[in-house]
Amino acid sequence: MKPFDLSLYLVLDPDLCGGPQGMVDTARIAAENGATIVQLRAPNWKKRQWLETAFALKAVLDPLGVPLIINDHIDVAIAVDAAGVHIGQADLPPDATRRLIGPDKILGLSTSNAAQMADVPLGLVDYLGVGPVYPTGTKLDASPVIGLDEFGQLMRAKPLPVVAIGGIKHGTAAPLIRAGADGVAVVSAICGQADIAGATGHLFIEITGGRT
Ligand code: TZP
Ligand code: MG
Repeated sequence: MKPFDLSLYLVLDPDLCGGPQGMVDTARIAAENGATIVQLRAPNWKKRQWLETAFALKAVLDPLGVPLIINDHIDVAIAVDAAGVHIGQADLPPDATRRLIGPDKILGLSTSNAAQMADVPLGLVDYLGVGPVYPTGTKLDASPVIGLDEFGQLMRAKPLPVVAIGGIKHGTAAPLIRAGADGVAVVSAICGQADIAGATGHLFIEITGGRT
């Protein structure tokens, strides 16, 4: 498996980032200012748009050493040789996904409660996305909000590295790191912000500070 750092996980959204070019620009600036891993997520896109944007993202992220993760679309991840895939509970399951992507790509899985976390096949999945921790307007069909206390409970039996997601902003990231998260994933705290570099840098400092 390729090495990866979940510290500041940027999830790109086409609406908030201003379309494909906005996503590529946002990813580049964020990766230059502390984002450690980037996911392409575009629930409404056609496959051709996925492929073209994934190639464009790889072109800016590879020189910076920041891995590109593809949401849901295993074929796109393979076609562009992305670093990995992120799947949810309603996507192809981890065993089928791992068979398709092979042993070396990073595989992330979304979980939002203790039962889903207990069910994770540990040899197949590399990290978990856990959330939504806080209310979010970005994913309208998100699972019920977990909250910081419940998130901390879930982290006590953490079976794999965890990235927290959902409504995380500057000021709410450090408590999640202290509660046991290995990193935080954000969309709107970076995508669409007037100062992408500043927003990313402030979050990065908060996350690394949360570990000390
Ligand atoms: N999965 C759970 S919440 C969420 C996803 C993709 C959206 C998070 O977006 P934001 O803007 O960081 O709340
Ligand atoms: Mg999915």
